Amino acid sequence: MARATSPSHRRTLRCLLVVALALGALALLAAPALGGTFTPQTGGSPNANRIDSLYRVALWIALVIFFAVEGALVYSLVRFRARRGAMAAQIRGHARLEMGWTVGAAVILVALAVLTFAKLDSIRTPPNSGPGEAQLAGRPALYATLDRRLPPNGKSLNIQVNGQQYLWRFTYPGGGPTGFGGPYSYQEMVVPTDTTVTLDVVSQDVAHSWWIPALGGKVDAVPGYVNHTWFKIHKPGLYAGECAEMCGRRHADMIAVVRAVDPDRFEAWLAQRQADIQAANKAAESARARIARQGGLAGSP
Ligand SMILES: [Cu+2]
Repeated sequence: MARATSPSHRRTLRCLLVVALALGALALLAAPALGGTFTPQTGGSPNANRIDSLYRVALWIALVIFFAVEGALVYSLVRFRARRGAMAAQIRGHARLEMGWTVGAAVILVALAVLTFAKLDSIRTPPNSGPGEAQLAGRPALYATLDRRLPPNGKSLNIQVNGQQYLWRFTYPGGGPTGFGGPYSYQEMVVPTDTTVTLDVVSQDVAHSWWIPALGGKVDAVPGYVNHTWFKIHKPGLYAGECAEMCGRRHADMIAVVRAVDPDRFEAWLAQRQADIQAANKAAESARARIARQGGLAGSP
């Protein structure tokens, strides 16, 4: 239905169009600046980078669809708004349009699903360590599980992550042939750079979730189960995260830090840690023996 529009109407229309275009341009230009806010963190490990790139593909497709739909909506609201004396055309259904947006949406979903499954393996399977890997990579793991994914050469530095209300305990290789009895640390995990680190994530009380955003996705720590993830850090530094599963009153205190250092420094730190723990155990053992002796003396007739 063709109708003449007055100059003031045309001005309003132009004004609205300019505002809509300006908002669209602002959102597009702001996207890189807000990259870390709306998309996953990157730069720590290849799996985190791949999660981020997958997310960005979905985000850009969603943005294009959002602006196309909202643009059509705003245009229709303005162009076909009620006017005095005008009669709206009574239209019902449009087979080609309806088929178009149904098939279009299905095609986009299938394309995203194919892309996700194609990328999933490189997110879940760790790569080999670099040439400067820590010499501990490949030591026996704490748990022999069938579902732990290893790098192609089968060598990784395996660390157990144990969630407890309200802290994380990390057990490193270096114990006996079974892997038990190795050095451990709390809250701060120290790892070597350029080395593929596989994690066995467990819990000894309630459900927790291990999450260092720059090093990959969340992994649930569930009592009775062993879940797995990995990372490979290139740059020395601190990578912070926190428990991502509401686990009790002090859940907010359950933070975690991964400190990546050169492999040489890591090996020295681990040896020192092992020596410190052994010395502390020895001191505790002799204190226990002394107390038992004293108790024996006090209790003797
Ligand atoms: Cu928690």
